Amino acid sequence: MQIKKIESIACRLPLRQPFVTSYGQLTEKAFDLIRITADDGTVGIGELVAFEQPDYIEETIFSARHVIKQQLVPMVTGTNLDHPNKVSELFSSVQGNTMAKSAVETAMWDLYAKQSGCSVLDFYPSAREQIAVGVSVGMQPTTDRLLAQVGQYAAQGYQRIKLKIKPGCDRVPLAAIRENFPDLMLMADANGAYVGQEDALLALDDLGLIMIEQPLNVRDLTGHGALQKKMRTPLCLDEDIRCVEDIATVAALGSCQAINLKIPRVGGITEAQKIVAACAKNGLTVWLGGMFESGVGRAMNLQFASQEIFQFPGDLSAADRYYFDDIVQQPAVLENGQLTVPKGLGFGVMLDENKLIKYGDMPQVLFQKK
Ligand code: OSB
Ligand code: MG
Repeated sequence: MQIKKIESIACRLPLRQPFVTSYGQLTEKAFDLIRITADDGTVGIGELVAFEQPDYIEETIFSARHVIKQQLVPMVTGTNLDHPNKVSELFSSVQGNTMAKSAVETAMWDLYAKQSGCSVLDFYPSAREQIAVGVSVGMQPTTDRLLAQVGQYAAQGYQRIKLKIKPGCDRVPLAAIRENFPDLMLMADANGAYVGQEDALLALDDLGLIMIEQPLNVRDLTGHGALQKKMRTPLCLDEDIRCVEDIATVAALGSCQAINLKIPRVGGITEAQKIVAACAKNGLTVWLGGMFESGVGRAMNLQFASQEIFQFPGDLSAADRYYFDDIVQQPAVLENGQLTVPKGLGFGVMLDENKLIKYGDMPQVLFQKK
């Protein structure tokens, strides 16, 4: 893959409604598109999903831009790789910065598939055409508002609800959903909010939740292990899982029974596939999470989650659940509670140039062959 040009396009999409979590509120999603053009004119696109604040994990869109420009672009343009599965090894001398790495690595997958005249799906061992999906619901100001919101999603056909919780804002809203929508799969995500408040978690154990995601602090793997021994409700880790080695660690410590896998949080598709295999080997459930992706990252996620191993509906909702508008020509649409997996070339979506002008800045050139 001979690279001619690499550009970054900073975009912002306004959210339909603010997304409130245990750590903050999001009203608009900033993201960058990394556009890689090969010598033959083929274009691959990856999405940088990191947030502006270091509150979900430590990486931010600003730190990632720096690492992409200063470290990753020189690496990927300084070698002529024959396959995108070699990008993660090429980046291995850069510690962490998984979202930066993923933005470039996934663009290389899109590029390679397009050059090969196929879909990225063709590199996965299995693929389904449609997949059942869920919604991650932020904290709502009142229980009535929450129930109205969940009712809408249930009516649209979403099969699973994940509610953001924190101490003092957990049992009442969860019990209300459980009671009003007994058929919905229900789980909760604490984003680490229960440090030193295990009793509040134990009080949720009788709600029959499918799982509770990241209840304790990032890196508290023994704490999660001790907690899991006291709870019937399966624990799921999100923020804590950054690389394949983490799977053996959490399995050995009994820290959780499920993994919320996000391709960008682990540095890209190659590492994500290793994690899928490690989860299977260690008997952990694996499902696909989200980062409020635009149509580019969403298409990539849909393709990845179409693999047979992903049986649990992911945080993969239709574009209109997040945004008024999207930057691709084929935004994800919900039909009968399912999303259709894009199967065109690469990630199977095309940028809408007019939307890019509306929601994006001028492309910034990070590399150009002389
Ligand atoms: O903790 O899973 C999370 C969104 C942004 C950052 C972290 C998380 C989330 C979500 C929503 O829960 C996922 C989505 O629907 O894209
Ligand atoms: Mg989470």
